[in-house]
Amino acid sequence: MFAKLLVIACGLIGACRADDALVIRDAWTRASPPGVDTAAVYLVAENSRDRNAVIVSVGTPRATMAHLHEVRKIGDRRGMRPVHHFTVPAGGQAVLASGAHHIMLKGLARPLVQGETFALTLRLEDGSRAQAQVRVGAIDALAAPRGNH
Ligand SMILES: [Cu+2]
Repeated sequence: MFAKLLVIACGLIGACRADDALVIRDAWTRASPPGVDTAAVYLVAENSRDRNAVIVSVGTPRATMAHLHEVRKIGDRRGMRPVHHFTVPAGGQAVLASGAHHIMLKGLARPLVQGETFALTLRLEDGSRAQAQVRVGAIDALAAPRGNH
């Protein structure tokens, strides 16, 4: 209901930008263990539009590669593999979390250090983008680090 009202309001004032359609919150990852140049990023993506938002790629200056990954059962064990897109349902959200969908960074220029933040850009099927600031938590963190400012 709220999403529908928002869409109507946007049409009336003509001021809503496509970039605002997807809001990213609680983006986080873990500090790098020694010698590891990969990391999994988790976040919540909220879609205020009345149609699905499809994330087709991601990028960050902090790593040479960033891929969309899912975790699924492969044979009798769980493994991760790349997927082509993540869909954020109309008026809903997609939760990327440890043990489930995530963004995989490969080729980190330098180790991730607890307390730092870095920029992540998500590109949507319709050509729009969403920006996130990823917080780096403890090496063994299980959830997004709490803000300290
Ligand atoms: Cu992965």
